[in-house]
Amino acid sequence: MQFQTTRTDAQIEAAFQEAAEQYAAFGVNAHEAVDKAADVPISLHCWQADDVAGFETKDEAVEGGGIMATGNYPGRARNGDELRADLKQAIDLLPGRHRANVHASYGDTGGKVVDRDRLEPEHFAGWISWAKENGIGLDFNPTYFAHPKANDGFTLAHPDVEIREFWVRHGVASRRIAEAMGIALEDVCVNNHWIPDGAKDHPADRYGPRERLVESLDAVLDPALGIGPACVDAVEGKLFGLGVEDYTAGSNDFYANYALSRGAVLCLDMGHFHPTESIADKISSHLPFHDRLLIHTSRPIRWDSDHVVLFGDDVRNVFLEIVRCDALDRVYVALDFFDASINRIGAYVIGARATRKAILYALLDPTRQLKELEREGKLAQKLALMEDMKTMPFSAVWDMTCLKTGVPPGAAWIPEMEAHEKDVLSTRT
Ligand code: RNT
Ligand code: ZN
Repeated sequence: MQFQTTRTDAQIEAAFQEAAEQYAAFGVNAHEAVDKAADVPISLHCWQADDVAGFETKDEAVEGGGIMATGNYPGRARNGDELRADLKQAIDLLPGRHRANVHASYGDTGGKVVDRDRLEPEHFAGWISWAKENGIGLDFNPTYFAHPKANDGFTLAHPDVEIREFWVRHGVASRRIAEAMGIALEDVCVNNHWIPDGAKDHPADRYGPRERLVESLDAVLDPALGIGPACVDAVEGKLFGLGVEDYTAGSNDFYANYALSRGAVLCLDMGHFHPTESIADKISSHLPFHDRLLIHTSRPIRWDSDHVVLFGDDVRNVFLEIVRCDALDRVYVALDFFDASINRIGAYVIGARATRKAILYALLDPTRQLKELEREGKLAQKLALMEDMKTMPFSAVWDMTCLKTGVPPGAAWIPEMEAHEKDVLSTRT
C-alpha cells in the first residue's frame, strides 16, 4: 500500500490557489484561514500514549474509576521519557501549535511512593524542561481516580470527611503544580478537574454528594491559597461512566452553575452527553455567561465516551459554532480519547488532525454571507450555501496547511508512523 503522496509542493500550491479563489467568491480568505487554524493551540493528552496507566509507584491495589482503555496494541509508553518521545513523534506529524496535557499520575517521584496529596512541582520538572526545550505549552489535571481512596467510587463528594480532605489536598497540590508550569513557561496552564463520583443505581440522596462537592471544590479553589493566575482551573461534567450509569455528581448542569458562580472555566467533553444531544448548540448558550470554555474533543460510541476523534459532523459543528460566535480566542482546545487497540501515535495523529481540520473547516465558513442571507429571510439560499460548502475543495486548503507548517500532507504521515513503530515501539516488550 502506497500512502506517500506523489504530488509535488508546486502541485499542492497550485491546487490551493485554485481553491482559494473558489472560497474568495464567497468572501472567505483561505490564506488567512490557514494561518489562523495553525495558530490555535491543541493540547495533546499524555494518557493516550499509555492507556491512562500513569507512572506512579504504588503500594496498594486500585480500581479504575469510571474510565478504561481497551486493547493491548504493543508499544505502550512505560515511563516519562518514552511517553514524551511519543508525544514529540506525534507532534512532528501534526500541523500547527501544540501543548501537552499532563495528568498528576504522570509525575516522576524517583521510584518513591509519593501520595497524590504530597505531589509537588519538582515531580514534574522533567515535563517542564522538556516543554521548554521543545517550545510546547503545558496543561495539567489532578488525578481523582485509580487510587485506593477512589475505590468507593467517590472522591471530592465522598461521605467520609477524611477522604474528602485527602482529595481536596490533591486538588490544591495540582493547582500549585499547574501554577509552577505556567510560570516556568511564561504562559497559563489549564488545570482541569474531573472526578468519577457517582452511583451505579438510583441513589436515594442525589443532593448530598453535590452539596459536598461544592464544599470540596470551594476548598480546592479557595482564593486565600494565593495561587496565581498562571493556573486556570476548569471543571468537567459527565453524564455517566462505567459503573456509574445512573448518577454522576459532577454533571454538566452542576458544573455549568459551579463554574459560572466561581469564575472557573467550564469544560465540555464531547463524549459526555446523551448520544443525540448537540454539543455544538451548547456553545452559544454558555458563551454569553462564561468567559472561556475548555473543549475536550472525543467521540462517544454506545457505552464508551473516548473513541479517537474523527473529522465528523459533531466536531465540525462544534468549531463552526465557535467561529460563528467569533469565540476562537475564548476556547481552550484539548483532545481526550484513549484507544489501546491501534498504534497509539496513529491515534494521536488521527484525532489531532481531525480536530485541526474541524478548526480549519470552520474558518472557511462564509459566516458573514450566511448571516446576511438569514437576516434577509433568504433561508433556502442560506441552506443551499451551507450545503455547498461541504463539497468545496477543503482538502486543497488542508494540504496547504500541512505544507506550510512542514508536515506530511494527506495520509503521507503514515509511513513515518510505521517507521517509528518498527524502530521504537516494537523494542518495548
Ligand atoms: C473522563 C474525563 C477526563 C478524563 C481524563 C483522563 O471521562 O473525560 O477528562 O478523560 O481526565
Ligand atoms: Zn474529558
